[in-house]
Amino acid sequence: MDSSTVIELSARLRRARRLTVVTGAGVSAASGVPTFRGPSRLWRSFRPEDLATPEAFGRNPRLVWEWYDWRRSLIAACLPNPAHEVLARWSHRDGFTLITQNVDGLHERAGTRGVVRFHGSIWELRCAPGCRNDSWEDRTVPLAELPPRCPRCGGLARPGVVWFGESIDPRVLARSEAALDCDVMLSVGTSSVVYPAAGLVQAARARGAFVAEINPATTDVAGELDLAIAAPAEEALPRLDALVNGMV
Ligand code: BV8
Repeated sequence: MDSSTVIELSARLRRARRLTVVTGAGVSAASGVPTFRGPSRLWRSFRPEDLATPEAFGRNPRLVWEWYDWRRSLIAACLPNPAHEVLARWSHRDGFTLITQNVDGLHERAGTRGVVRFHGSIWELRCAPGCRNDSWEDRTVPLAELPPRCPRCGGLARPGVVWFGESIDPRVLARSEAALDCDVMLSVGTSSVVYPAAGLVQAARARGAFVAEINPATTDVAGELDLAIAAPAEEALPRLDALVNGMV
């Protein structure tokens, strides 16, 4: 980890009145949650983008639920890591917004305030046919019944996540748009491949934000960055936090 880059970013973070952080699967990697493009991404030889679609659910809701039930059981056994913990502390700063693509709920479990769940939550269910029942939280692992049913109309329930081909909740988009007016936009642990989430970095930059990334690998937004720290989030964020708070 290049210390001059870390020192420069920590100085910008200390000065920032408005800080927006966008996270992806890489921030939960150290907790044991498989990433989407990493080596352990396949489930029974299915690619995530094969199962996380309304079409796949239409074809075989039981198969899709078996995948979500597997992921829920796996995530339930995971704990937030130092990257989550630093971001949870920063969420108590004024002018801080965390936008996550992760549906695992680990930011919330670390105590992060006001998380913007860009792609929903794996712990929320809603009625697939869409009866008037609102979405509900269900943390049972494994689920008692596969596929689970809507408690109000008995119809199929579906995971409260955004599938490929589905639009982002307009309220979530509005909160994310508002957070693009920031002094620093920090992208952590995302390959920046999936849109519209991957467009947030460019949009913040277009509004004058200083844009930085924490990722051991080079990503698709490399050309849009003012600064990149090629390191794991669970190492880089505690280091930055110590510098920002003058502990080193
Ligand atoms: C939509 C919830 C309107 C479900 C997810 C424009 C161009 C091209 C395509 C499109 C486009 N606009 C729309 C599309 C289509 C599509 C899309 O983007 N396709 C991609 C594949 C090209 N987008 C959509 O369908 C979106 N809806 O646009 O609606 C519309 C509809 C149709 C057509 C036009 C418009 C909805 C997308 C949301 C899908 N739902 N998740 C579930 O989880 O089950 S996406 C899911 O995949 C995640 O939420 C996340 O967003 C994405 C995975 O990305 P990452 O989180 O970044 O994870 P990844 O594994 O890729 O990378 C991990 C990174 O971490 C790596 O870079 C690695 O190096 C790094 N890393 C590893 N270890 C560490 C680390 N970093 C730090 N520390 C470490 N220790």
